[in-house]
Amino acid sequence: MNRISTILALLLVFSLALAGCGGGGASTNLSVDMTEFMFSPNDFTVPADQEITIELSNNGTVEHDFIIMKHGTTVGDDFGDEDEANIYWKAEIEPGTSGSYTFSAPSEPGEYQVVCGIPGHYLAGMVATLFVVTE
Ligand SMILES: [Cu+2]
Repeated sequence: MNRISTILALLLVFSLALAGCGGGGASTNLSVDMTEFMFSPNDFTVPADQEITIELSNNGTVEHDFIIMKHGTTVGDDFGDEDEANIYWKAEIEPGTSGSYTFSAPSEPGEYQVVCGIPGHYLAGMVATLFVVTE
């Protein structure tokens, strides 16, 4: 290989690597920041039936939850007792802390609502979407 084709090959590898992380692709590694009152990013895509590692950082000043609702269920007016039975997975993060968590992605592909369960936070905008896809 001459020098130009070596550079082109490296560029190709680099762009493929970039395409592999983000840009809407499914990933088993997620990282989400939580503040008042939002998730950032607020949509994520994971492969069905896989073990997912999620880094949750609460950069806010109050506690926040990361709650995945069961398939086909969404929170009503605000998160309340009636929604507890519809929780698929939940993590609670103290303000100013972060942690790495794992959960098993649902086997059923589709759209799952993600919310914060602290009273008022869902209404204030702490809602996101988890997309589960088959590969
Ligand atoms: Cu919250």
